[in-house]
Amino acid sequence: MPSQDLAPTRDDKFAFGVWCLQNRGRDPFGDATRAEISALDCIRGLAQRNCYGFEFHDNDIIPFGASAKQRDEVVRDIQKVMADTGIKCTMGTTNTFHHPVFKDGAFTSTDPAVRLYTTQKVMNCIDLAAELGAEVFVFWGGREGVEVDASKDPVSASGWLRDSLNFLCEYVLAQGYSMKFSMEPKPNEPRGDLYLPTVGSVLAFIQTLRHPEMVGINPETAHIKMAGLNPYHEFAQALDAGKLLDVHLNGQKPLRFDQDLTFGSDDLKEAFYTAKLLIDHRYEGTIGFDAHPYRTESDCWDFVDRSMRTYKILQEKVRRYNECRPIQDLLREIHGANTHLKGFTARFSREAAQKLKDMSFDPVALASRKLSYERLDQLVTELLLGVI
Ligand code: GCO
Ligand code: MN
Repeated sequence: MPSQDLAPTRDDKFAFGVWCLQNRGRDPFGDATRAEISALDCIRGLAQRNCYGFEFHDNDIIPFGASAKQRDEVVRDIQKVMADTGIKCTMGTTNTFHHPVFKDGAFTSTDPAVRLYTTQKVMNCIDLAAELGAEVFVFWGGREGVEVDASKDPVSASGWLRDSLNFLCEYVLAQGYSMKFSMEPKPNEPRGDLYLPTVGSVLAFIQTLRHPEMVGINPETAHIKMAGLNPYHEFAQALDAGKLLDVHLNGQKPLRFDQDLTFGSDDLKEAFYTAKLLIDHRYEGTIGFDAHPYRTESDCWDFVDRSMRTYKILQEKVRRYNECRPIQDLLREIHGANTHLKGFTARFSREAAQKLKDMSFDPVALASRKLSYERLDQLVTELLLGVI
């Protein structure tokens, strides 16, 4: 049994999307299987479970087309729950995908009026997020893509998106909000192809913005696996670039429709490496979960509890991994080759270049090194299975 208590604490910084808890099990082939739950009940339920925060889309908490009075009432009610329970609003985002107006893109619609309508909706949501104290604001471009490539030029579409994000960065600065933007890549669904499908594409795009320092990435396990890529590596790339602002943990069988499975339910080893990355590199953002309960569930709470519990168990497994003698001895052996050459290329000089040209290597001898990865992987397997 893990030595630490598995009950979540606020220090764990767990957060859930309100929309995950509100998910009623509808899919393209079938209707809802569970009752509606209000945003306030979602937030209260999370607070009762010592969850640190909640994330929201504007229309998870305020119905589309609500009056200003209705909006202010919702904000007041949520602020009251936050004050009563201590739960935080950790992230806000705009629903720019549900209404038919977004059917051919929001920021990347060919119609400038739709692009401006989107920008206006996002500005309103930024105000809302600021009022609730969110410091991260996510952009997930659910409709930013195409089915018919003849319909728009992807370079023009990038330009429209860039202009809008530049405008919105300036809006945040003008309002004096302490808020960063975070872009969430996804390869497809609901569009046939979505723009900015991977972490690498978002990283490159951010550098073309007027305020790259205000924009980071919110990678999601499922979106990465839909592209057939490795979440551990994708999260790592965002982290290495100093851009990992927040995360969406969940599960997904590779190369399928967006399954939004519970974190750790599909691939425990991969979930372990993701947790290990965040822990080893002292990631300071929230541990956000973006998944839904199985359609067969009658409410969301087992899903919520197990997501946090799995992460805490994996946290403990990471601690054990870092202290496990056989694993650490093996890693020392693996990383112990030719240590006198470490860091040689960290700084260039003509002398260093010449020195490198003059070095002699024996590729056959280098290739003959034993790398006990079968043993290493088995040790990890046994650690996860609780054998060591
Ligand atoms: C998805 C998205 C959504 C959220 C997004 C916004 O289903 O693909 O991840 O769940 O709208 O994460 O933050
Ligand atoms: Mn997500």
